[in-house]
Amino acid sequence: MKKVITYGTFDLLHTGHINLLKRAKDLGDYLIVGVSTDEFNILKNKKSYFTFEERIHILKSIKYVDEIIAENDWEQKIPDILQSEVNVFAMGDDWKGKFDYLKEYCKVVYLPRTEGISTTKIKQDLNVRGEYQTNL
Ligand code: C2G
Repeated sequence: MKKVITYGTFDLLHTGHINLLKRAKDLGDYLIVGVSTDEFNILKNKKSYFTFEERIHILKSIKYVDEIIAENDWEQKIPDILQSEVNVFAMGDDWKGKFDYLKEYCKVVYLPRTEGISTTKIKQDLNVRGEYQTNL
C-alpha cells in the first residue's frame, strides 16, 4: 500500500483544499492528513474560524482522507513519515522547496495550488459584505 501524507490547517474547507486532498490521494492508495492544532496555528500566526475538533470532524467526512493525525509542531514530519512508513509527502506548491529535506525519507511532491480561493479570501469577502465580523 502506497501511503501519502500532507499537513495543513484546513479551515473553512473549500475547493482548493478538496483539490489538494484529491491530488494527494491520487499519488497513492492511503492518505494521512496532519491537521494543525489550535496551539500550532498560533505558531503559524494563523487563527482558524473552526476549532481543531471541528476541522477534524469536517475532514473525516472527505472521501480522500483515510487517516487524520494532529500536527503539533514543525519537527514531527520525519518521525511521522518513519512511523507510518509513508512513501510520499505532498503539499501545495506555495510551500515549494520548504520541505525538500524530507527527500531523504520519502518522495516529496508539490502540487499546484487552486487559484482564486483561500480561507483568507473567504473571510475578507464576507467581511466586506459585513456578513462575518472577525479580527482578520
Ligand atoms: N491549498 C491549495 N489551494 C488553495 C489553498 C490551499 O492547494 N487555494 C493547499 C495548501 O497549499 C496546503 C493545503 O491546501 O497544501 C492546506 O492549506 P492550509 O490549511 O492553508 O495549510 P497551511 O497553513 O499552508 O499549513 O506543516 C505544513 C503546514 O501545516 C501547512
